[in-house]
Amino acid sequence: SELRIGIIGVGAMGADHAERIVRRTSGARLVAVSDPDAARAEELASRLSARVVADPLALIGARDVDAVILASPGFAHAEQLFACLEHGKPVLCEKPLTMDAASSLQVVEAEHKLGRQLIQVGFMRRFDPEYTALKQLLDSGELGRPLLLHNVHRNKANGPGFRSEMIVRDSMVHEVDVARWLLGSEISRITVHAPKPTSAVPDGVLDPQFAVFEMANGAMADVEVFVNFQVGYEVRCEAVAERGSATIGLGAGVLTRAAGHWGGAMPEDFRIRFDRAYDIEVQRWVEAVGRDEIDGPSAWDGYAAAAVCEAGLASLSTGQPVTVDLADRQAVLG
Ligand code: ISE
Repeated sequence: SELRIGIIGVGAMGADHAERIVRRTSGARLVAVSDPDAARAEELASRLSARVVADPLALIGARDVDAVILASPGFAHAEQLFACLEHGKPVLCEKPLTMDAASSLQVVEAEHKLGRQLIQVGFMRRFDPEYTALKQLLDSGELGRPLLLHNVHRNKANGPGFRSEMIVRDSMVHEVDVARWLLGSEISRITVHAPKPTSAVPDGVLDPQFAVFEMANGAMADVEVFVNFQVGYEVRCEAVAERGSATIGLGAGVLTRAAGHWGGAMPEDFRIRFDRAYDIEVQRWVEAVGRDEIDGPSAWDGYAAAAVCEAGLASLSTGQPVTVDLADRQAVLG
């Protein structure tokens, strides 16, 4: 039988997921959507033959909704996640899990108390074919022990409402997860620097940012996040290990030579660059939920990322390294 899905928040990401469920995911059906923008919800629902449920908590409780995708803004997640846990509904929650470490830890603890994993966090890069190939290469040991990651994360543009904090919580959070995942270690200390900002942002916004992560296992990672790069979407990662390096995200799909230029295309945004990753993520999530499982990034991963981002924000305001205050995993999850 098909998994009946409700989506909360149908902005860019939620609408993209809605299309994905309807057109490219097997074993799943879109039944309901919810969005504060009623016209936006109506338009999407009528186009995809779903219904609108104005109140997001009512959507979560609806009897014909088996599982939920949360693509609402981060500040709305905590309440909606607790409702999903209360109703026993599996949920794929777009990052960030919540806005801070304390509330994320409460989510982890509430789920743990249920004794049943229901939450997956939308760290889609773990499903991107290039990232998974890099992960396999590092895990194979062929290159020896990983020492460093160099990351680049650029967006074409983000609205003026995308403040310095969001650059950490909504953008850099991806590299936080990538570093934890690829290097198999928690981040114990973070430093976030910011050069004189681009003139493309309003006063007070620090864009780009440059961060250094110190991993508990002694490895390190650096990341440039630049969300108003103007040109297009670019995400790259180079891993340096004892006997070699490996780079992904060069975007060397099709190179053309024409009209006095050579080169390839540059994606406009994450929906294009990570389209395969999202398709694989959602298909696997649907299949795992059908087996009563969650097999992607967990609430703990969302909490750990929130703890790192909270320390990152403290570092951003002082320029000093900040130690990450992470609960003991054993103590929380047993
Ligand atoms: C957005 O929310 C995402 O998650 C994208 O992956 C990221 O590149 C972008 O900076 C965020 O705004």
